[in-house]
Amino acid sequence: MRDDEAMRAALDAAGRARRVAPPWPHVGCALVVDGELVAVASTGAYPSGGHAETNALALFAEHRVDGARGATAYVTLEPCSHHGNTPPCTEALIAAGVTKVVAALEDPDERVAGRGFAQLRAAGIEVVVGVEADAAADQLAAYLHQRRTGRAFALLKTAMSIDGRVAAADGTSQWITGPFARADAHALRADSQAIVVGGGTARIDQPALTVRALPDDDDAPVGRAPLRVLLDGRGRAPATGPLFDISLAPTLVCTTAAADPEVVAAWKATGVEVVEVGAGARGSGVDLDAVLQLLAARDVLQVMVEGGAALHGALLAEGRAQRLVTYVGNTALGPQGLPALPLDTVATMSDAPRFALRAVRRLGNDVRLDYTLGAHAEAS
Ligand code: AOF
Ligand code: ZN
Repeated sequence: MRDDEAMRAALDAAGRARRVAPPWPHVGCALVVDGELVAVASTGAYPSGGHAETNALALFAEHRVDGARGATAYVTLEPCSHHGNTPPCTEALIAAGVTKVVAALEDPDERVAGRGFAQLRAAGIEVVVGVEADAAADQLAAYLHQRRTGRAFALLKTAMSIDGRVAAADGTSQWITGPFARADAHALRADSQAIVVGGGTARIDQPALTVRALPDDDDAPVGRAPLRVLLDGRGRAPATGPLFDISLAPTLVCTTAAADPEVVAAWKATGVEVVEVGAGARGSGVDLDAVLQLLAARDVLQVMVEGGAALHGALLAEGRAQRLVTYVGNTALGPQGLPALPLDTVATMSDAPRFALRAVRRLGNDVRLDYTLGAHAEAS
């Protein structure tokens, strides 16, 4: 079995753990003995499911009495070297007699950051780093961003018409896209630890922001309900609707000192948590960077931002979003419709951001476009 094949097996296992592992990174580990794949496992469900390496070693130990002596471990992320919720995976690999570790990526977590590799090498284990690094970096993009920047990874989701509108002139917006696109958006919710909306959207749409209708072929296990987050610096959203029903899922409201105290009191009376942050110039009126830091500090790796358009525009204009998934429905809403991405920073073509296209998919009569933001991309 080739290195890249074994690493792909580890990546596949990791992918299935993406909803249950956070705030742990979803990691995969494949054990190979004499060229044969003998065990594959992933990080388990936080906080008791265990790390990928110990899960793979345990799986293997069930079948072999002589331990993993002479095995090569393929891991999608550097094995941890610290005592946290679990003992270090480096110690488990050393104790099991693994002779070689092939890793895709170094772990940016400051408690690890190369120490895992150093401990393995000091124990005489051969260490190779960088196999399938791009695929692993893509799979762990939210985790890597959160650990490197101290901010949650912001995924913007929008559903627009062919002419780039998210609502008709009168504000109506249901339904621009069909059921397949809506189910896909629920899958993105399940992949996120928090879901954000602005005050205008909360008032008009009264969204529930819960994970309900996953696609029929989506069988990846689902974790805890994502935290629902309302960004409303001025107190525009009344304390009504499913967002304020905390029996459905927890809700956090981020507001500012400018919000009407009566509105804030009404929010609090529903049992939701309300925090005050600094004011922001655009969109929802809150300091967006402060919100992304606050969410990262609360163990959110990926936050999905569902709108409205003003909030999306603000995050793009400030360069605070890392990924954009847009569903383009088979309709046109005309020039009076609300623009999907109201950027206020583009006066001329050379100001326009250029996004890197990751994937395109057809969903019934809709098209799903998936972009990486921030990375430099050329027109082509
Ligand atoms: C691994 N294998 O499967 C995972 C790792 O919250 P703690 O104390 O358990 O530590 C979390 C850190 O553990 C996380 O930031 C990352 O460095 C590592 N996650 N490491 O060896 C795994 N999930
Ligand atoms: Zn570990």
